[in-house]
Amino acid sequence: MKIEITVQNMFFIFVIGTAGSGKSALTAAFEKWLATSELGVTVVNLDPGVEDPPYTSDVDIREYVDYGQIMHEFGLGPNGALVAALDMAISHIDDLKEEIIDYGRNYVLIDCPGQMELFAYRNSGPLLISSLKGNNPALSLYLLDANIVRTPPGYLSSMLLGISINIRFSLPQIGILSKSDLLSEEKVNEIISWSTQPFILQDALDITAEGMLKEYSSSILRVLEDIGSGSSVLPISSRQMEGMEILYGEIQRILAGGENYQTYE
Ligand SMILES: Nc1nc2c(ncn2[C@@H]2O[C@H](COP(=O)(O)OP(=O)(O)O)[C@@H](O)[C@H]2O)c(=O)[nH]1
Ligand SMILES: [Mg+2]
Repeated sequence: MKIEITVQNMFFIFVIGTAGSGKSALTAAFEKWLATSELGVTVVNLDPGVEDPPYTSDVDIREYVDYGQIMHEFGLGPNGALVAALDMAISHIDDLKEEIIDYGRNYVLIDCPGQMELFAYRNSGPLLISSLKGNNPALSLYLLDANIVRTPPGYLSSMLLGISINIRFSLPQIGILSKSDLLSEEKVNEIISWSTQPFILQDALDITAEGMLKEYSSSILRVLEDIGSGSSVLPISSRQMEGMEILYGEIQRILAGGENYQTYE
């Protein structure tokens, strides 16, 4: 007989973004914020290659797969070893799930692997995400690196990557302007205006873009608008603990739109 574990009010938050975009720092900062607000949170490290994350994980993929050993044993480089480690992690998914369930806390904050593109485009990435969350409500925080999105072409290409990742994971996604402390208030407001009013981005692209991008920018922006990616990015500074409350509010808003009582198999 199949035993069903019922999980009430368990929400999965996947932190995703390109390498160095601030995923681990945000995981640490948001965990701290949730804990001081007396909200229960289980922190999961899903990056086999991380050496010293800035938080203490409750559940850690490194307890199941040894990235260093995989590299050594199979003679692989960093990317090949990550792919192999994630493929191997699939066979431990039930153990990871069980650990998360055992904690029984409301929020499950999951720090995803550094090389986002490998995680998103290989089958193991989406499989890990869908198996971990089961039927529980879930969303992703997609980090846009302040260093990259400060220019219009950088912003546009990061948004396109976010959409492409969204297609792979099909989770509600919150766009986050990560490391906002590196930008002036004026710049932050400009980037927010790009996210909510595409015509402002169009004007900026007309000035800075070159070649193909200049030629196609208006069609690309129209597609972005059509698929409804016009919600505002949230500026967050993990370093200065800024933006956490607004992030929490946005998470609540999205999760309130779905079921908050689910059965987990
Ligand atoms: N100034 C600033 N730097 C940050 C912030 N968040 C992360 N960083 C830095 O960005 C680098 C990459 O951060 P990390 O969290 O490891 O990125 P990950 O690869 O996406 O997990 C590190 O040097 C962090 O100290 C932030 O809010 N402000
Ligand atoms: Mg990291």
